[in-house]
Amino acid sequence: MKTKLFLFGAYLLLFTQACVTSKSPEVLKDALKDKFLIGTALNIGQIWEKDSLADKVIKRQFDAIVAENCMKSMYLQPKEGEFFFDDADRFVEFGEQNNMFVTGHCLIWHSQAPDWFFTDDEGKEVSKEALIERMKDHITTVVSRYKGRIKGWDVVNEAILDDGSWRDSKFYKIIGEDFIPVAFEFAHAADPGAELYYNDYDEWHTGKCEAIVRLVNSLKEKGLRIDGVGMQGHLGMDYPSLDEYRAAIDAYSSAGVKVLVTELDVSALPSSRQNTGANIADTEAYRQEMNPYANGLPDSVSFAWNRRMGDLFTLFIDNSDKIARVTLWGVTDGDSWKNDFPMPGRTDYPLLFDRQYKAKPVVKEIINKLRIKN
Ligand code: 9MR
Repeated sequence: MKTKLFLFGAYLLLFTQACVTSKSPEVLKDALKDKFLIGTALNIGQIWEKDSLADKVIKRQFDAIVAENCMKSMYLQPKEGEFFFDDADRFVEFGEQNNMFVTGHCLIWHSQAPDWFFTDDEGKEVSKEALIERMKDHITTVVSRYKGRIKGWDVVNEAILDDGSWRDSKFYKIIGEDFIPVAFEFAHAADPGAELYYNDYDEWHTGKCEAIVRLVNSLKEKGLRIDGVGMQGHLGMDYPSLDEYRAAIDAYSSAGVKVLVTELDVSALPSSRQNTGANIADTEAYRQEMNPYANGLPDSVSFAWNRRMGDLFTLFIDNSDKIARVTLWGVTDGDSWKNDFPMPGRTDYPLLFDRQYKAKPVVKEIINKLRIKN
């Protein structure tokens, strides 16, 4: 009798295990686990787990995180030598507690850098040597603090313009193009185990793409470590074409680095015009024209949006041998920076989860697609 019971128990255990392993994936990170990491940017509230509904979505669906703002230099080092790490520490802890790949964003960026970085005590622009020294201090302090814990860094962000020329930032003006290799060198010295990336937007523009490839090659020729190119992926309904985006993925991959989609969102709203007109009536009309779905997305637009996001994910999945991670720039539509860009007060729908924390239809589609393939 005992033996029979034992055999029955063993059979039950094996049966249950078989059911669990063959269970179809229900969430993004499980469905995509053999393809690439699927990540999200976290805002301050999410880092501190203030919003339990967002918290559930983050932990259930994603296996990679990046801080949307709190690791930028103006927050980490608001005054020379005075660092503020509370939020960043909590962010890294959050990732570790939930077994997530943690990316640091970003070490050197012309935007959201504190003014003191570029000026001396008298308010005059610092010398090249002084600025390099400040970069060294900042990068070394930040990267060393999270050595072995932050697995990859956006070392330099947005240094190149759409036509492929260098952005005329303070870093470029004072140091010249050398500020980039220098930043990679300091980051590598501080944590030789960390992956290092160059990150930029409009990454599919031919001129910019070619310039980024040249940059990757030149860093490699100098013997510096560069592991990947971050394609930010702030995309629209009708730009870029899938072919353009595929060509950029191929170009970066052919340069011998990983491709990471680092800040994905797809705006459902019309793109901005350059000249908004001088008179107020025109400006007001323009504002309304730019915010057409303040009371909800019409079904036809929602359908088109889901199809567009689905097409992009199909492209990513088909190129998963080149792509190491796809990160969304926020959890729900309500979190997105796009609601305030290029003017505040817009209502956009660019992310995978809606304002009620509900997965959009495309999420199921991605999961089903992989279920069939697996
Ligand atoms: O999403 C970020 C927003 O909350 C900040 O106000 C903004 C400041 O410039 O930065 C946004 O994130 C940017 C990212 O750090 C770099 N690529 C472009 C992103 C959108 O502007």
